[in-house]
Amino acid sequence: RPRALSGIQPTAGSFHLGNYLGAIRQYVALQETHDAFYTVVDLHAITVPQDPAELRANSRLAAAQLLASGLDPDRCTLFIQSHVPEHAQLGWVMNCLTGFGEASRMTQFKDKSARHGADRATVGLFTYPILQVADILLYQANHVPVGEDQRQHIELTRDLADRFNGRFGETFTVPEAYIVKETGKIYDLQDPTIKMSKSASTPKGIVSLLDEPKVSAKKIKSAVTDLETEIRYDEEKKPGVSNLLTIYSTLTGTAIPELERRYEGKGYGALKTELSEVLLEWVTPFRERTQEYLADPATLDGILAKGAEKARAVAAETLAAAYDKVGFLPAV
Ligand code: AQP
Repeated sequence: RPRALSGIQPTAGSFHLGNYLGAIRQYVALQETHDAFYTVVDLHAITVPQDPAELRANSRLAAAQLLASGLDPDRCTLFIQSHVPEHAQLGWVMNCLTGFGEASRMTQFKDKSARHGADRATVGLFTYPILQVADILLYQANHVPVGEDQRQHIELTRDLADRFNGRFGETFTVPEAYIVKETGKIYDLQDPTIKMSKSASTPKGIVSLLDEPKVSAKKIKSAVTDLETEIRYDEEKKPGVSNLLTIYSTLTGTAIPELERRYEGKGYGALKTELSEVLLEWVTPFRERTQEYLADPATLDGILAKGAEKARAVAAETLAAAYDKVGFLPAV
């Protein structure tokens, strides 16, 4: 089976609809076709300041939400990034292979450092895409399910895998991004020209999966649309309505043309009300399952410990090969 790898940050509070539709849904699907590894990337989380107790809680919360979304520890490997030290170790090797200018071209860093204030951005935030390269290459992943915003980082991963292989001999699988066109970018409800994002969206623009459904319904009802009344998918001219149709279509499995027919002659109010109900149906069991996992931290930690053990077996083998190729003296 091909390998898949993806990582997700232990977000404070909860994942949002963009994370779920853009990435997590694909994690669940790829369990069936791939030897899949999914990791809660706590090393990435500390690229911005974190409260230690909250970070710990958020890592469990992230794992609980992934399991509640449908990840099955018998069919995939779910682990916490810091439990597998090989990530940081290969990350260093990859740092030493990356040009400073090359790293400077990463647009996410430019956006995020602008938001945090350029002089407050850490070196970790600057090099995080390179750690991400290591995350992927350690598992010899063929496919990396992510949202559109990660495409540039996957390109960097491919470049570095090629560079390493070219310089030291065939070592790493060159991965491909696995981005679903329809849901690769879910937009902010208040500004449907920017992606829904935990750090850039206003609270009204972002649907958090663990929020009270009443709160999410209110956000959907006040989503920015346009001055027309026609419910039609047109990303250019009607980005707000198109975003709502994408969300509706993906959560229900109904094709967009079918939705356009169903809502012909009805106003945006009807679409928003019914989308809130669709969301309620999805989040209710999701929220319950998340709470069940959180109520039993021993079981949750057990799943993560087993995941880390499985992940380490693969990661250690790849790291040993890379260290050997680079010319490190084996520690006997
Ligand atoms: N709006 C989105 N549409 C589609 N996919 C998205 N992803 C994030 N936002 C959207 C995908 O979710 C996965 C996990 O992302 P992450 O752990 O990197 O979380 P993030 O990038 O921190 O999420 P945000 O909200 O986008 O945070 P900021 O604002 O900090 O950048 C990834 O596969 C991502 O593509």
